[in-house]
Amino acid sequence: MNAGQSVGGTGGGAGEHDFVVVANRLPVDLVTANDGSTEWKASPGGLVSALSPILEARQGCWIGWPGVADAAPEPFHNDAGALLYPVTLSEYDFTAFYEGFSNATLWPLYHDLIVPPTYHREWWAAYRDVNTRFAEHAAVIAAPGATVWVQDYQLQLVPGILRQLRPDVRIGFFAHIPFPHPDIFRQLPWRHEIIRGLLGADVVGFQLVSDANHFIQLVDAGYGAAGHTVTGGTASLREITARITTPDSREVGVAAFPISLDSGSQAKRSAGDEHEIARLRADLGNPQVVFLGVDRLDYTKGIVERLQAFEELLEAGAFAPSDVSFVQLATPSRERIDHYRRTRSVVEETVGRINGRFSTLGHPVVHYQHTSVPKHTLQLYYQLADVMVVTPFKDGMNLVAKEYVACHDDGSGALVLSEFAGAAQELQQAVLCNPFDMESIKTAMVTAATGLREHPERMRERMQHMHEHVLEYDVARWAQTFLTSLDEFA
Ligand code: ADQ
Repeated sequence: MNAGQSVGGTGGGAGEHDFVVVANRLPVDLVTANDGSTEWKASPGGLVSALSPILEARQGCWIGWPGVADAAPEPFHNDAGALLYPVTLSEYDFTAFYEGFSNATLWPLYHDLIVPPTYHREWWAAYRDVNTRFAEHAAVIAAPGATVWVQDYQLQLVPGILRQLRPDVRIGFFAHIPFPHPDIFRQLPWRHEIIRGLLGADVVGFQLVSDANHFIQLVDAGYGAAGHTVTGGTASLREITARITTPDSREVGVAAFPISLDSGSQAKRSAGDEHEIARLRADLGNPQVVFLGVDRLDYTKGIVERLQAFEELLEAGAFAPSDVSFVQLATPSRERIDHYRRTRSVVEETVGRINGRFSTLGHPVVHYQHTSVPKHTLQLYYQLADVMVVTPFKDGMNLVAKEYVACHDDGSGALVLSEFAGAAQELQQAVLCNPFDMESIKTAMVTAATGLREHPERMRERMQHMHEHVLEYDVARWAQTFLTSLDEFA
């Protein structure tokens, strides 16, 4: 364990927790104010709202990085009574483990090589070290027979290391991002180690059945170690049918558990929202159609391409500039990594060019904000937007698409959605497009906008159908389904 960290203080004793979540980030961030004082700020997110009730009910513990290099705060209880257990990452860990191996090696590899992954042995060593640190903390905190739920691609070695340290605990792993086809995954110099790490879990969950099957195919082909047998055929949705038997006769269940959101809270409107939305629309110059994009600024999300599609539609006269607005909100993300900087610069150049060509004084056609907005503001934008444009080249799920649908309980609006977003498997009534094909994005944007005008009833039915699905399959159900499968399987 790192210096300065103990499970004492307000944190409770070691080995007491029956339910432990291990994630790269804590559900709160350590924020430093101008006067140098620090405070914890909740980071609202689907995972946090999904797991908080379970953490509370099970007196759980959440292990994660507090978001600041070299910070070593003591474990503490949050208002809901869960123990938050910070793991220290040094500046070097942040550079080599997080920015390097997690986000410049694994992220592009797992998103089908949209940009070339970088392979560095030092980054791999840092990834292994940091994963070992997380696993050691979990081993200290987990009670005998506890359930430990490990999250995402930054921590794929944790199940294997923890299994060795604590063979008594029940381990689940969930991958939030895609799991690539074996032909792509095989590039990774440390492919065996990663598969072995994941096989330390009792249940390995993915967003899509295809992701789960890629993993099964790799194990079946001998990656990880020889001697694993696969039974039950291909993976299933929300239930474990496919199993892997390890050489030491352990069973690992593999299935798809598509993640969702706290849909009920998204759908709720406050008094005064209508007025706010009308004001926003007036600020935009009361266009007939408001298009909206909301993303982390990431090259996987296809932001530039959707803006280019909009530009070509304006150029071709499909829309008059005075009739339409495109609002693009982009949260700053991974800003020190080269490809992210380049993507930001191309996005901003594209916004500038489109506005230079088609705006009039006081009425830009594209409204771009490089910032994170509060949850309620985001909901107002979702409600305002006539057409939501979600065009990732590859995405594990894409919660933005589901958030938009959750905010349209009246069936208004239309969703343009990439076939390559995991969400497209469930939201089949969206206007689907191929983000690699400019004509396909343009056609989808026109189909959505004209559909709202010419076939409002048909569009309403489609949106309502998707809305009901998102409300029924919410994030609480996702967590419950995963944990029930883990309880029954392990
Ligand atoms: P992300 O790649 O971050 O998540 P996504 O699922 O769309 O992608 O989640 C982004 C979240 O950030 C959404 O909740 C959205 O509301 C919020 N957000 C984006 N821009 C914002 C802005 N400007 N202001 C405020 N909030 C903003 C990864 C995977 C996804 C997977 C999720 C969950 O890449 O495929 O769906 O994890 O498993």
